[in-house]
Amino acid sequence: MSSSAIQPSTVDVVIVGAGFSGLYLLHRFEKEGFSARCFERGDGVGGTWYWNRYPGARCDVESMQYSYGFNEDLQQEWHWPEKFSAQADILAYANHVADRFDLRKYITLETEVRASHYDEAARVWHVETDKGEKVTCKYFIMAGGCISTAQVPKFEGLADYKGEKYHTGNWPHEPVSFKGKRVAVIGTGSTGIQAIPVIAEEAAHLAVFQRQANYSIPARNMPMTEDYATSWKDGYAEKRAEMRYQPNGMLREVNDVSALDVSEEKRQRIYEQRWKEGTGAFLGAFNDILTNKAANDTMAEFVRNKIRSIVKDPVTAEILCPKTHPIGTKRICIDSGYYQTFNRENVELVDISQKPIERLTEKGLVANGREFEFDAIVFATGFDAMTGTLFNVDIRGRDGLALKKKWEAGPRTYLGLMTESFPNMFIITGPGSPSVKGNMINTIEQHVDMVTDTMIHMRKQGLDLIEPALKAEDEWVDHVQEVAYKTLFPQANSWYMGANIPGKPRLFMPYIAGVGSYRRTCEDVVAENYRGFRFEAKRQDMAAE
Ligand code: N01
Repeated sequence: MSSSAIQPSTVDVVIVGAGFSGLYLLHRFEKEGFSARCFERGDGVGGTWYWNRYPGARCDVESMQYSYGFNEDLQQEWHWPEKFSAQADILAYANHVADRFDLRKYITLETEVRASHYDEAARVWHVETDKGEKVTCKYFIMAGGCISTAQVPKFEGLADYKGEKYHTGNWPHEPVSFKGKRVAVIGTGSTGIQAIPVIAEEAAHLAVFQRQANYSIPARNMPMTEDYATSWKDGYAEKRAEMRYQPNGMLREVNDVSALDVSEEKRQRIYEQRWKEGTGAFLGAFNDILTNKAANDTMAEFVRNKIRSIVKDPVTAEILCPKTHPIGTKRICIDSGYYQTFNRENVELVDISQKPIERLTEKGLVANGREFEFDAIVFATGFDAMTGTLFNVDIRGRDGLALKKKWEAGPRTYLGLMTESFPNMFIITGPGSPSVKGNMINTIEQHVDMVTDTMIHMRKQGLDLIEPALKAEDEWVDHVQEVAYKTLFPQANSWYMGANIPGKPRLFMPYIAGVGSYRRTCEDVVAENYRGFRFEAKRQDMAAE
């Protein structure tokens, strides 16, 4: 619960979001003596893991790695029950962190920031919430996450449907029972693929509406063993240090060989071995899966053959075989029995790749000219990713420029952290940062440390304003695209490209040169006197304040 004490209306920093970014920001600000307030729209902390409590929700990064590394005692004392954590365990961890570091006193729950306008004369941001509260701050930080604005497609007749409706990213806090019910799941991304096997076990009948098939790898989740946890906890600090410079911000074995430089027999042996090991390691089977289409095809075909061997009905198996994009160019899914689910009597796959869902009706929906009736429809239809949450706030920078206006042709940032014309506004894991292309918590810690250290630098130097130079920003935007177009990623209609939202500008949003190389770039930027940023000293007329 948020603190009942009267909260200040002027602070050094306002933070939007009490997820993993917001919590670590608050911790660092407290230690460094910056006053802060954090607004969170949920009634609890945890961000993504607070909202995404759909059946089967689980992280695809190992628990020992998907956790904070900033505090040795925290990482030694916390016990993860499973190798890959379920949503409830990650949420419990976020709550533990909030309590352990006494952060709740800074957080105002169930409150959305509606607007934040920069006042150039006073060099402050004026922040306003949906409860009408107004707060003035020097620094404004958007820490609302990359995939936090759930999107339900604008199906015709959406309002006509009278049955139960759920979006996986906005799941009720009360238990949802599908027992004995006819259920539809629309969407087969990472979320749908996790939810479908669990819902299938409970529902009387489940219809899965698939537009594009996706590649999924078995998670091979298991209970955490004492030995495995200890192997991490002994030397955790060294392991974290190594993780920070890895391409994905995590430790995993990458085979530094082209898929085309080994014999067919050896290639199949390697894929088989990695399939047995499960997620994480799979894409690392060879070093050119994401850059060479011929190499990629060998892995994609291996997975398609696995699907054909698991799914008994050959027609269903073929519909489940992904053919629209190279493997890995949409986030590879992890599952626990996803393909096996289609062998169940009560599960039906509906292929909507040729004709979209026509409309929703009072009792269900119409697709492929057929009328379906459902007691519940689950939308696993994803998010207005990376920019949706930023645009939900009316952010205005210099001369009243709206962020939405500045980014109408696509997001523009320097290092994914700041955007020109919006002085003293930071974005944690914004477009142009590695964010979703690696271990999120690792990248979050890097961003938070860089932002906090920059603020400390400014305080020491008597600087009042930081803003990226337009040239540096333009070059970064070009660089992000250049790196992406050297890979196969742009060949997929993915949310990385903004392709899942009709009308959204198409441009590759995350930075995929790697978490480690991004960190090095940031270190160089700082070492070169914050190359690409410009600062202004405290003005004389404000010096006495
Ligand atoms: O969303 P998605 P998500 N009619 O956008 C379909 C992270 N995550 O929530 O592929 C019919 O990937 C859409 O079809 P298509 C992870 O980064 C992580 O699943 O566009 N269908 C697709 O099948 C992930 O990438 C974890 O043709 C429509 C689905 O809905 C990200 O979250 C777990 C449609 C949306 O897939 C988002 O995943 C879960 C329409 N009009 C999520 N519109 C782990 O850590 C959309 N679809 C394991």
